[in-house]
Amino acid sequence: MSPKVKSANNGHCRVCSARITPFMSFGRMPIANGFLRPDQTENEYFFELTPAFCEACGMFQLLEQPDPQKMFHEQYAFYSSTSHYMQAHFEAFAHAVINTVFAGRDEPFVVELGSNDGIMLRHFKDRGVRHLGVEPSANVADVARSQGISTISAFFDRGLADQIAADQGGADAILAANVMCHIPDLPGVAAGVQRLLKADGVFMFEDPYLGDMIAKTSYDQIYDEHVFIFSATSVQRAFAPFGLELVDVMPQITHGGSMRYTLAPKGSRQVSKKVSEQLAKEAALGLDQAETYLQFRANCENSRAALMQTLGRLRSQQKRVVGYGATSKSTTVINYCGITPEHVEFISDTTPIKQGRLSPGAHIPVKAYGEFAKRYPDYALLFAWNHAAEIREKEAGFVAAGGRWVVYVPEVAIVS
Ligand code: DWN
Ligand code: ZN
Repeated sequence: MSPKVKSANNGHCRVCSARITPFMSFGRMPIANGFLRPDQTENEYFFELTPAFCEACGMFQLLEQPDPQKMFHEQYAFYSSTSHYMQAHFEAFAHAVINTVFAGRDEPFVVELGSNDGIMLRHFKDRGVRHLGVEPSANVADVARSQGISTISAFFDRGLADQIAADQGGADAILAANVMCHIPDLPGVAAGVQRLLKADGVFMFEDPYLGDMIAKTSYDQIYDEHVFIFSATSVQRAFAPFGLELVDVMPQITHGGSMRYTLAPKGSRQVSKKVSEQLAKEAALGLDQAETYLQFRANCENSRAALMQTLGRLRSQQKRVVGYGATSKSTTVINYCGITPEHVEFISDTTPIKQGRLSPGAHIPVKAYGEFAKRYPDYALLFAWNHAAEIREKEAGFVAAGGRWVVYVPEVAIVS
């Protein structure tokens, strides 16, 4: 494999440059987080959402991706800290790094890529750890800065790594959560990590896991921002040309099934036996086989048919259906399945920047949570299914009032 930097793929793998072809199309898609003001519907941007699997290096990726500036900007609609469970998750992640990686180190330095509103770095700051967030979306970076979390608004690459290393020295840990899968120039970031990491440092990142996506048919993980869906196999191969070795893997329940990968300069750390076990599991699951993706495609089509049959039936029974959580993921489901405001009256979301806007593509109104709570619908379509435990716990009143959830992961069902 070549470690050549490649951000525009033109039918080639973004990591190893082998030729790739899409195994399916989700059709014409808008920007997943492109919530529109009612006066913005005229010139909406669309692209074709086509995933591909590289048989040469095992990387699952998008063939076409909109310009980063169209997705990550000063109006970026996702604030990490909206979920209490996620806040607890990142607190635990930070403390695990402080208590293990940083144990016995003098003045460790941690860099987080895509630090969003500071959901994880605040715990390093609170413990007096030298830290730096790198966050290209200015609005969420401002939230972090306003809380005293050191943050620069930039895209991370080899040049920025040089600059950080010159100004602040090498990093003991580089972290990224739900970020690496967003960066098309993975080799460029790997080169930056290689440059910035100390010889005894670690690079830890977590992202939605390919194995979970395939097993649960959670195809909504595929949208413009997620240019890659990683597996241990593809991560190991992608970073090896940069002298970075996969030394540990740790499954996470977050975002519907994620994996935390730990990489370190080759030979600097013992490789956990969990790595070889995970690689073997992935081979058994067929994650390196093209046929697996053809089956996944059939599963997506079946899921779409079942969901539309359910929504069509509820519509003909004149039931009120409201979407719960205007997630990025919902943009794929809504537009791939053909869900319209006739099926879903509005989508309830707690994020102020999304409220009063229209969902990308289908233009379903997004309303404040109060609208959901003040008059419960008959059914709530759970777009934020990855937060199901937290949501179903706090929405016991909705079910007690006779409300039912429509879910579609791992299967389409109506549950209470
Ligand atoms: O990778 C990404 C992940 C980490 O976050 C990004 N590309 C963008 C984003 O994806 P998402 O929008 O699919 O993430 P969530 O966390 O599933 O979004 C949850 C949405 O639901 C937010 O808009 C907040 C909303 N929400 C709500 O209205 N009530 C969430 C909870 C927990 C709630 O109770
Ligand atoms: Zn490849």
